[in-house]
Amino acid sequence: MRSAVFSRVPIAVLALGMAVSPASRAQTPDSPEAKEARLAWFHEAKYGLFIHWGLYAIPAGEWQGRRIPGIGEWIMFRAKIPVSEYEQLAKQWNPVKFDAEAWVQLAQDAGMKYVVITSKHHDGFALFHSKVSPFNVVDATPFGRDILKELADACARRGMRLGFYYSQAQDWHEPNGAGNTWDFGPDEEKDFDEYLRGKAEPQVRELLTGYGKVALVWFDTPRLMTPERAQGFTDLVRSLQPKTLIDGRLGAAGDYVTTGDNVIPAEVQSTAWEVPATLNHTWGYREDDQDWKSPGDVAFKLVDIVSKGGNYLLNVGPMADGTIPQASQDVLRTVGRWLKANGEAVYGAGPTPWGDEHGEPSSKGAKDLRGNPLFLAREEWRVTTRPGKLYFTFFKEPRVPFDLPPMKNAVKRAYRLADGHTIRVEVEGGRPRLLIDRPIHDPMATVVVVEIEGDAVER
Ligand code: H79
Repeated sequence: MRSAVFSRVPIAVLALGMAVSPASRAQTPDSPEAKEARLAWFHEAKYGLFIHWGLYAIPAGEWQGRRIPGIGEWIMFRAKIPVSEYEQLAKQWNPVKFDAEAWVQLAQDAGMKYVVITSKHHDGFALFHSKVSPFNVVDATPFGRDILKELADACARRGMRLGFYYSQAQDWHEPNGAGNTWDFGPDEEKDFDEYLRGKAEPQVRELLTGYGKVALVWFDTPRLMTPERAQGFTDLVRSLQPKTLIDGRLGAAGDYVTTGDNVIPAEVQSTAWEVPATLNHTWGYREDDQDWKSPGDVAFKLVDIVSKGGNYLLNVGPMADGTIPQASQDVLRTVGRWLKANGEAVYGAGPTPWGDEHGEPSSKGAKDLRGNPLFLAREEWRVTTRPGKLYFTFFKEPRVPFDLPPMKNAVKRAYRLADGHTIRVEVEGGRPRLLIDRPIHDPMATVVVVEIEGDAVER
């Protein structure tokens, strides 16, 4: 059978295939080597700023005097606003306080290493000057400025990586886009490929050709995406900017795994991953949601995520005037100050060699609200790593002395990361333990560096 198949292939093609294939595959964007090379900056970066901004910032959670529950950027869907009405918002779009430099400055102050902004969310409105659809910030608004261009320029000037969120499947503005059934009827009856060819693909092409180097494209909610349709986007991205990362929600394997919104896995994950997360309970600005996570919570989540091998993409929802809510800025800057002194435990740091500290599944067979086995998380401390170094981050005062988890490596010395203060180490029954000063130095999070013999922990 085999030889019969082979015999129909011209010899010249076979020879060419054998001569070219192994070498060239290493350079194709789909090879594991190329993917790892693309991911190098991502693994180093760990912490990024997500920005959800669009026309939904104007109603800010309220439509015709009614409070519309749910995430703010879904207001068009939840209130079933007809396209003809929603479009009118564009005429009010005049965010005179928008300052791209200030936004990038915030990301830098926060210690974030990349920025991802909604170039077009499900509502179909483009924050850039698209020639494909006039429903964009330059052609449809009195503001008339290309927001992505200004942000891309500011990022380039400041050495900040910039990625674009693009809603490839849902587009409530288009008759053939997914999601808008109140104007256009059921999705099954739409010519979805017409929408992909007519708007989504050409807009992604615009994003990858008109705005400089694009760090990543963040696709979302892959409804109606078949492997073939997803491949079209993958090919487009790879052909235009082969180093650009693709997230995990295209509808095909991207370069990394995207977890559920606000979902932090319980344990270490071996492939690259990122958790998209909110700072309150919405992505797009809602006036009634001022319930911000505390700096301590954000710092914990960041270190928790890094100790599990992931990245934290944390969102802000700017207001209609172009400013980012002050309260969210304050939280980010507080964590940023902590990172200035403690970033070595985060940027480019590896995951824990242990994992017991993350917690354990309930031994009593308890289930969570979704019926999944309940995981009882522990939140006292986390550990991240570099060759020869362990970074123990304490969020609560540990029992002192603090027994290090089991390892064969000897400890050379230990010190506080923020100020270099020596932490005494004693060995009891062959097991090293830390005599941590009490109360812990920084009640939010105190990092103790433990230098060990050898590069990695041997258990
Ligand atoms: O961009 C952000 C969200 O808008 C987007 N992903 C993040 C990054 C997202 N798309 N879908 N979802 C999140 C899930 C949305 C679920 C809900 Fe609803 C929207 C719950 C309430 C409004 C749809 C409409 C399901 C129930 C009602």
